[in-house]
Amino acid sequence: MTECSVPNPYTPSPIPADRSVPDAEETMSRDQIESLQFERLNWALHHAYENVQAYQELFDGHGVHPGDFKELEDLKLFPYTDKEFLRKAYPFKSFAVPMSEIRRIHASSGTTGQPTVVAYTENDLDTWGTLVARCFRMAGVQPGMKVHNAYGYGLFTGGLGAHYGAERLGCAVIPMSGGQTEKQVQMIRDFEPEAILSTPTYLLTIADGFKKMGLDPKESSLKTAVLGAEPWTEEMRREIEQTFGIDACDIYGLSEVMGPGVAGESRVTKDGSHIWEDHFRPEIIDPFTDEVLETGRPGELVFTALTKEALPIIRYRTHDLTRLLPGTERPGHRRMGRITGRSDDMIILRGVNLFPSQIEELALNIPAFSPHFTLEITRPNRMDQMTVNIERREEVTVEVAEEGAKKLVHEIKTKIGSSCTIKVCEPGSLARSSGKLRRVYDLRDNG
Ligand code: DLL
Repeated sequence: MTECSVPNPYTPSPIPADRSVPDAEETMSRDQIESLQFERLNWALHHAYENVQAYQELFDGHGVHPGDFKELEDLKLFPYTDKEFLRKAYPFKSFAVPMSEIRRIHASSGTTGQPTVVAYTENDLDTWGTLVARCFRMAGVQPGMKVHNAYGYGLFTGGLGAHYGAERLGCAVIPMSGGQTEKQVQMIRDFEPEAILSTPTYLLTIADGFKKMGLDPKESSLKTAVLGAEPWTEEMRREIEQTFGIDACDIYGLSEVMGPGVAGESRVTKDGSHIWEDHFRPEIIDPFTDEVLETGRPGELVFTALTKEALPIIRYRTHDLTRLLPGTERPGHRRMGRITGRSDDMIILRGVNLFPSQIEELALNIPAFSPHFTLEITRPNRMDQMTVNIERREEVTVEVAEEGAKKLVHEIKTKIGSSCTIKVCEPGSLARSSGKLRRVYDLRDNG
């Protein structure tokens, strides 16, 4: 194993004989978690500094050394990192172990510029499996269940990350991947899985697939859905739960920090995802001043990975906007509120900031509308203009939907402060996702 002046205090534990019960670190008290965090952080900072040149240069440039870390609070002495920091190390310069110790490489799609490359050692993969299994168990998935995995397989961390987590929990995984909606419906009908893993918007596409084939999604074998990889609201949860007659829980994660399974939600409390703080130390910062905010205040989520060997992650800025809340089902681990948006997804419309999730919330409270919508931003005559293209529900007439549109314009004006135009679309006419859905089309550069 790679040299480090501080011995690594963490080694993954074997799979427990009874996979249906929480593991020891999952149920630790807050004090126990914090002392574990201190010990692991000390190693993580040394490991990053001593084995990745980019971290050494970053820390040196900031005038800080891993030896300065004397208590948990000292984490804030260390500089932030971001996607750009990892991109500069493309493809493998951010790895802290030799290639002979790497067992898997993933990469983020990266719509612009270079993709971000992430890697895992055997221990990292083990930890990943354990944490994803925790999330699924908390969400109500049990050993022995059949699990239909509709997250995309490939370089994206969703498919394989979810796959190995479900296997580790002791489930029979159906590695369906995203797309081929008719086939998805057929597999669910014939194989009768109890659980499904998907993005929330793709699960809606699958629901459409059921209806197209003359089937009622409520009659399916599904009992539980574990959904993530994109923002979704409580209104969307209600929609999905009612459509399928299931429980739907959140799973959160990002490739740079691990992949899916950084945090997961309990089916009992459905009150936001618990962050697995035995492996990740979260912080919330003000995205403009970079100041660390106390628990409860909204801001940008920042993560430090405590046990990762292949790709050290120190104070990584996610751009995800949320807040930290005390743990409930797992009191030692804090929860995160729903992600309201990403700081780089924020739409600034004539000076007003808004996120697609706010529109989702308002639209789904109007019975005429389905959850299928897109936002189109243009700038005719140098004035920002937003058009909400939204499908009416099948059972609602065009006239009723037009009434709903007036209501939605009013709601958006009074609750968000933006004027907009609503275009009522025919059911099934807007593009569907087979993974992460793109909601915003900002055409302002083109006038
Ligand atoms: O999307 C990992 C993942 C796969 C999570 C499957 C959950 C399920 P990336 O492609 O690197 O990784 O994208 C990470 O997706 O920073 C958030 O903006 C967003 N995201 C992920 N999960 C959630 C969630 C995977 N539950 C980025 N709620 C993150 C809201 C989410 N946003």
